[in-house]
Amino acid sequence: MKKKVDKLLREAVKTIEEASSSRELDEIRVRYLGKKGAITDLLKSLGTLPAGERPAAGQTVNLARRNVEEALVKKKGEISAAEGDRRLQEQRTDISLPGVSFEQGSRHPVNLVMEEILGIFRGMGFSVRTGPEIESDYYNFEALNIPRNHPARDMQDTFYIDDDTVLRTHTSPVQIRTMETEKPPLRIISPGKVYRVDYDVTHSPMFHQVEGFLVDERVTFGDLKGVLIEFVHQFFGQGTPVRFRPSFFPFTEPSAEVDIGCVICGGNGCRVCSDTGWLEILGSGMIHPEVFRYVGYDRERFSGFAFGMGVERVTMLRYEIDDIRLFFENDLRFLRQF
Ligand code: 2NL
Repeated sequence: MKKKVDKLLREAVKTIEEASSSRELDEIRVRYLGKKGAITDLLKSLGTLPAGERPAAGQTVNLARRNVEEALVKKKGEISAAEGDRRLQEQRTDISLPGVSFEQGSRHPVNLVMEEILGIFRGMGFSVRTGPEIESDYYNFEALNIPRNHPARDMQDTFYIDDDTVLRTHTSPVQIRTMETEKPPLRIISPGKVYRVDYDVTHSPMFHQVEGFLVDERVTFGDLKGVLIEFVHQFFGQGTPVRFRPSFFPFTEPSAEVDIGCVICGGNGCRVCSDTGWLEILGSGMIHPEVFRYVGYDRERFSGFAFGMGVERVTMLRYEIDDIRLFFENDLRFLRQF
């Protein structure tokens, strides 16, 4: 009996040692310890032994069973560790592979400059108002004292949708709408897209404008100069030369265009300033009494000034960009520089 058990035990331990998977190990367990397993059979057969031999034989078989169980547990630990290692190895992520990179976007230069301009005027107490890009003839022209036969109404300059509807050619209609619904004192700044039939190196059929106005009692041309000089000095630098040059707009009287010392040649004369040493950056003037009449303001009591500038134009001067079309091509080599 003892010999038989020892042989069975050696054989079992050897097979367990040689097992290479948990499934194989399971089969081995069934083969020896299962209901019809070899060791189980031995335990069952104890009853057939003479009573005197039973305790010793029982001890031998039980010891063998415990040894097989221990060997199984030990091997099982080894195998699952090995299987775990193999799984990790197979599912291993190569963290040295370059990842999928995302392009970081950035603000468009026109948008950056627009925000900067609005920030300067907000700092001087102006509030932002916006309005529709499709406008009626009344708000775009008539209320601004632009008569029926004025060249600005020409089919060549304005995109007409129908006889009475246009793509706004400036953001002045927003100013008119604001004056209609709000009462002075007012300090308003209106940014937005505007449209004109025009296309070359310095003109785009769609461009951005910032217009502003201030209305109160006793507003003078001196107030206009003070606000616009402060703007120029904040935007182009404190030492920038500024001059006011007489001009004409139907909606302001008197009118003035504002020039700064040429940012390219410093006033010596070059191609950009056409050898004048000066660059025009905005138009301005005292709001025409006729505009006040249209919006129902008392022209005896109130006065005010207004101004307008092209955002692409001042962006081109600020960054020395010589072709307006660069703003609208969306070439990342250009846009990434801002
Ligand atoms: C320019 C000139 C200007 C205004 C815009 C304005 C608006 C109202 C009344 C009077 Cl509601 N004026 N706006 C005034 C002077 C000039 O723009 O060169 N823009 C690009």
